[in-house]
Amino acid sequence: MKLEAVELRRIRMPLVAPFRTSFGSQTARDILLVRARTDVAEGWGECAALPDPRYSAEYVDGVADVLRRFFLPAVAAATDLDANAVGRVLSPFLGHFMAKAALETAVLDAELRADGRSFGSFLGAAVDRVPCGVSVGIMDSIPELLDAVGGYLDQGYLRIKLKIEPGWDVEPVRAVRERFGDVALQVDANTAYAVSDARHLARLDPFELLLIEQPLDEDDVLGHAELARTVRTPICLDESITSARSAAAAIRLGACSIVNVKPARVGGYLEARRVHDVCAAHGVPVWCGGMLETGLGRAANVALAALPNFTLPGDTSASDRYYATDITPPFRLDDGHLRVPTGPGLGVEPDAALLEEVTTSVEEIDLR
Ligand code: OSB
Ligand code: MG
Repeated sequence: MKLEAVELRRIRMPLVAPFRTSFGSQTARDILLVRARTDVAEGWGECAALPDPRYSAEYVDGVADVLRRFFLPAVAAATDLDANAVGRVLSPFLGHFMAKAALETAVLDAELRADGRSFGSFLGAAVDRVPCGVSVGIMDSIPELLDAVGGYLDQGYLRIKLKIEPGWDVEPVRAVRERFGDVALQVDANTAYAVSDARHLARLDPFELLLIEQPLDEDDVLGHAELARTVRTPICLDESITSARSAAAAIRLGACSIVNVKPARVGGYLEARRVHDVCAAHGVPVWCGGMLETGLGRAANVALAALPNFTLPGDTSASDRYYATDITPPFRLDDGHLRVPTGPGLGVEPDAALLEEVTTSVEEIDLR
């Protein structure tokens, strides 16, 4: 396979409701889509990067720049191109995991479409549908939060994740437990706490949460290990896990007993599968994280979430949790599950007219 051209397309997708986290509030997603044009087929990669480097060091304009300047020329120079080769060719370039993931996904999609094979079949999906949770943002008040959680439970979501930060933690968790009983519940702090908050975070223990996600800084693996000795709630890492190797180290150090796998954060689906494998070998369960993806990104995440060690419901919510109109046919919740696509590649296609409607810019880069 040969990469002949790449389209960098920016779209703006209004969210159905603002999504607030400890690192800021989003009312719309400004998303970069990478469309790989190869000699055998075309493929799509949705870039997860946010507009500001506040969840991770990457940001959407930076991703477009590193792709244009370094990654596209390097990958276009490869003669025997496939998704595996993308990782190999890009390995001399440090960091920029989300940029690497978007490009590798687009090439993998093209490769699989040409072969008539689905992401699920390629990755090793063991089931045809995956259980779904929902990530609930920080709200202005407890009544508002209870309304939102109640609405999601009515729709059938099997697990609730609450975003927390200092000042919005024990009370919202208590309120959700009191109102909704023993619903599967977990929290995500997006690095908002310090090791010195250990005794405060231990106040969450009586609520029997499934896990607390990324309470401390991305690079504070030892801090998480120390916290894990004080807090009874299992620690799950998101931001800290950037590769299978970092996952193995975090597990060995006792920093986490559960891992959130986000392909974008680790450089793509091939490394995400290796994270899955290394966690499975250590008896550490994983679940699939999300970055408020459109149907394109969701299709691939749902395929990944069908691997056998994804034993906890993921942040793989239905299209209508994010967008009034998705760019692909919508993913719909059925009995708390999403179906794993079975068509070639991602198994979904953006609707051309809808895509045009949300597009803010298109750049075609010829690589021949
Ligand atoms: O930390 O998991 C996170 C969204 C954007 C950036 C980081 C995170 C999230 C979510 C939402 O929690 C997950 C989703 O529903 O896509
Ligand atoms: Mg998280």
